[in-house]
Amino acid sequence: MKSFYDEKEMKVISSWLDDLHDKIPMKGGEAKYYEKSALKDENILVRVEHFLGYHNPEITKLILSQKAIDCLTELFDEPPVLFKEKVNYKLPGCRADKLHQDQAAGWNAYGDFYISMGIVVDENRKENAALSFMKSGNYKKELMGEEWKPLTEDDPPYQPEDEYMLLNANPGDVIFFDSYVPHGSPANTSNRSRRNIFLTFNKQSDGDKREKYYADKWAVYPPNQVDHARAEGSYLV
Ligand SMILES: O=C(O)CCC(=O)C(=O)O
Repeated sequence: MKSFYDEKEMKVISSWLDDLHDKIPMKGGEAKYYEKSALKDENILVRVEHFLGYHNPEITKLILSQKAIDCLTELFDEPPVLFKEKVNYKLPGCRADKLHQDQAAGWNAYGDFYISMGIVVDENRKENAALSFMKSGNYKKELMGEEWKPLTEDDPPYQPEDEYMLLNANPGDVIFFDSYVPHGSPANTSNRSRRNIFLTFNKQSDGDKREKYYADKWAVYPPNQVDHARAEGSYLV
């Protein structure tokens, strides 16, 4: 959906993400993940999770707008509940996100269907890691491969080529997609950042799994600091 958030709203979100990039996380709040760059000799922030709620009330109100809730309610045919949220900071030098279904990231343990809302913060183009999605609808609502493994090691264009589309998108655009749609993005080989926010929801009738999900995740994949950046290939979505 084009221009879901307006220019003024995107300015607020973008500058909040700039602050978040440099901020020391609050206890029990934001979870920051750093990795070694795939292309340069440096450690970079790749992801921040668990940032909505009482420690960021203004931004929560702005992002989780009534309009967003209404769209999700229509898609689920019942109200949504937030399952998890992340900002992917695909900064220059960030590695690829290989073709995958989100559901393969251990989400089966908490439910069997989710819808994510991707909010485009920076212009998304191929050179700065625009996402590629299966557009044909030619997927089943089940895992197409093993959990935790990408569907292919290839960068876009994925095969069969006519079933995928590269999603060029602009700040304020929003992408709704379910947890089985194959998608991925190449490394960011440009000098422009590509920050997108992804909010993932389940149906209200499936309950509130967010804190359990994060407690489990942090036990095996804790947030880290810039000096302890992980190697490429260690990430979990
Ligand atoms: O930010 C990206 O390019 C990839 C996002 C994604 O597919 C994920 O985090 O699961």
